[in-house]
Amino acid sequence: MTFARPSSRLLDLLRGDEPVLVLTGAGISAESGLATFRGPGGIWEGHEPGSLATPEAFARDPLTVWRFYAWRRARALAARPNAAHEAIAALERRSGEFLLATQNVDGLHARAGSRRVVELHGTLWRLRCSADGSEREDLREDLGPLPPRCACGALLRPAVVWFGEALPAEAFGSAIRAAERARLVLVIGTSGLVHPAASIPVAASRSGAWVVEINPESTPLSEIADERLAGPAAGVLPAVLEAAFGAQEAHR
Ligand code: BJW
Repeated sequence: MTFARPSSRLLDLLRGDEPVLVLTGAGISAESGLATFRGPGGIWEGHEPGSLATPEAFARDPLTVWRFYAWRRARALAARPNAAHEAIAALERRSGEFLLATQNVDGLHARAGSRRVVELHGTLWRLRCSADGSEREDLREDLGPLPPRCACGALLRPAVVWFGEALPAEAFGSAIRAAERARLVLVIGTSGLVHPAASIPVAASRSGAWVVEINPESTPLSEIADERLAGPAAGVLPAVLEAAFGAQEAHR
């Protein structure tokens, strides 16, 4: 399959040593078999976000919310990073100043080898005590009887960011600082509808970064993008890196 050709500006920025920021959303994991949220076949097509991804829903019906997240954990565990996750990890290895800000909670970027990552919407792989807020890593395939409980007896919740909750201040602050310094921003697989994450490329654009959107569909962020590469990330991203560095070198 052939995709739109990357501009010479993009290729020069990739080959150079300027700060790079990558923002990803659910679309990057679509080719790993994980559903996106919006659009046909999306998670929110069959599920009402207000009854699954809000603190109020958890307070009202923790079992239903936990069944949803136990299913998401099982799907994520069975999934593998795809060529787009791997291309971002390869780009990080080539880059000096680099940050990956992901809205995804599936952990696939880390499994692909990305290291400089901030998780804007938290992660499926940490649990938080609803009484004292303490967190612990939990990678188990089977959480046992749902909803899981803390040793103190209180309910545990997934350490993800639900609607109406603040993003982790450190992660969001790092992403905004990186946006203000970046010369190149890749916006991959996000509908750009959820704030404040969607404001990150806008901040970068205002600071003069070259913003490239990789997505088969246009989004509200297409308006501020300097370049759009329309297509699935697992096809487009490796092709862009190969155009910049050659087929042999691109994946090192
Ligand atoms: C491909 C592809 C392929 C397909 N390759 N691409 C300003 C305006 C309006 C509203 C607000 C605002 N500011 C805040 C709000 C409210 C709200 C919000 O944004 N609402 C809008 C939806 C209307 N935001 C919040 O509530 C946030 N918190 C907040 O603002 O707090 C304020 C506060 C401050 C201080 C104290 C207290 C409060 C929190 C937002 C949390 C979002 N949480 C979720 C769930 C996380 C846990 C979980 O995973 O279950 O995060 S919702 C869901 O949407 C998830 C995602 O991370 C997020 C973004 O979705 P994403 O990744 O963009 O996916 P999709 O499905 O939307 O798009 C996929 C894209 O991929 C599409 O474009 C496809 O075309 C593309 N694609 N295949 C490349 N192969």
